[in-house]
Amino acid sequence: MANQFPEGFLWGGAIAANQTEGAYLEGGKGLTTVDLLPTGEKRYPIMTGNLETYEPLEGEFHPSHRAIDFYHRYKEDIALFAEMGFKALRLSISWARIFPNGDDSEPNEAGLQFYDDVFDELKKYDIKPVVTLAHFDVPVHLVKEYGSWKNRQLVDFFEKYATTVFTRYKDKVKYWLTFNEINMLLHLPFVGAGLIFKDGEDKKQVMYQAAHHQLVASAKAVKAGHEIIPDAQIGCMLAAGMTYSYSSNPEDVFDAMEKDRESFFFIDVQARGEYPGYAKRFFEENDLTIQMEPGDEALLKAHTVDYIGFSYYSSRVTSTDPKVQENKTGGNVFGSITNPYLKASEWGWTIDPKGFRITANQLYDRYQKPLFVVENGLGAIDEPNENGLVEDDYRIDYLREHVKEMREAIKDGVELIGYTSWGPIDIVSASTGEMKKRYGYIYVDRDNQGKGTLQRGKKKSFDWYKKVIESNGHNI
Ligand code: BGP
Repeated sequence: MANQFPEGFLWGGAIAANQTEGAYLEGGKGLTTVDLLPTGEKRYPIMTGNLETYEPLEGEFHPSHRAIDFYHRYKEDIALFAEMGFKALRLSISWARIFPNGDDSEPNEAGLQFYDDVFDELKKYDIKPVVTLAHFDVPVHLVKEYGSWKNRQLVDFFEKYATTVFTRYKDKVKYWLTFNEINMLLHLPFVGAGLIFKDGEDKKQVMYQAAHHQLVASAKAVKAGHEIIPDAQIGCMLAAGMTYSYSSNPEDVFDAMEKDRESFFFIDVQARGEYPGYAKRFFEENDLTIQMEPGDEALLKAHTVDYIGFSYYSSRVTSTDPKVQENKTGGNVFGSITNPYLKASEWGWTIDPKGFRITANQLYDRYQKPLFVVENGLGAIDEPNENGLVEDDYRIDYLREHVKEMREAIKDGVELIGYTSWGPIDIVSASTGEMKKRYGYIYVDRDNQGKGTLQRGKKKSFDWYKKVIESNGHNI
């Protein structure tokens, strides 16, 4: 088959500060929301904003505090990425490294310097940084003092943070993303927006108001980014995945459409620049009032994103039939009915390569803007064999099938600019906080209790991905 990946296609991997860096209080960094998340039973109630007065316990184990120590080992890790031939590395800046409290008057120089060093290291190998401004972390001070994204003032703090990093890195970073998986705000409100609900609070009202603040902040970042870096490409980021109707019953089909729209709502605003009609209807029917300031609508309209970044792990299935609804796979934060045609990962995430092609087409049909796959991959338990090698053929299979479907999507006419698979080196899992859910081509010796040497080792998939990149997606 002819090679369909365009010249300059951005192959690489994606990581996030809080899951990778560790050094959670070093270099002047302030505490962020993720630093408070333990593993285990308490994690989910906190992630969903349902522990009203959450305070971390003394001695509680937080895997992200040290993570995989990228903060001290980035040179070694970047050299390994370079060996695989990465053209791009997606990473996030930790807001609290730059503004430890979020509302500080001056930025923290040590934090700014750290990312300067990382970008310089990438430059040595000609790896382009793709930088997420907010990847599931809000400075804790902003949560305590202001109620986080419930509060309009966060827009100004975020704008200042964005402007600071655009100015500092204008010659080093061209690709940016505003909020990671912005639609996750509705599923994990504490993770997505630092929200903690008070007793009796109307959660929908709080979440959609916070969403408005993030959408305005995103548009302001797009505006500032374009002013400061004329050739910047600034994208949004959606946790994507098509929702299938379980049956041909129009009620089910309608339900599937509505479920997808819950997510599209955010991207409709960021990419088309206005609140869609179905959202207005939803607000009315649910008695929600979104407080806007004069000028918000014009701002959203004028500063839409340049491209659509998205993550894709699995598709979802929905049904209005209570009997069918009983059959839930669980796992995936979106919740899904078991798809009888597909297998799932150990965490219940449905494996659906064809759904990847469908999702890419669906997004391109809807927005007609370039797409960037900024996350995809298989979380699995890896066991090194007696020679210390992880033979992760299951991961290679997953990725191969997805890369194939991505190639098909390109042949369908979808404009795709890159593919950064999730966690090219093992990192802390966002949903479970564990180390044992691994995505990497590179193994990291660290377990759920934080034990291990942190030594890096190549898995079988390392050479596989190297060949994929070398052949620009031809050799899979
Ligand atoms: C996305 C997040 C990532 C990441 C990934 C895999 O939702 O943007 O931060 O971790 O999912 O999820 P997990 O780590 O829970 O397997």
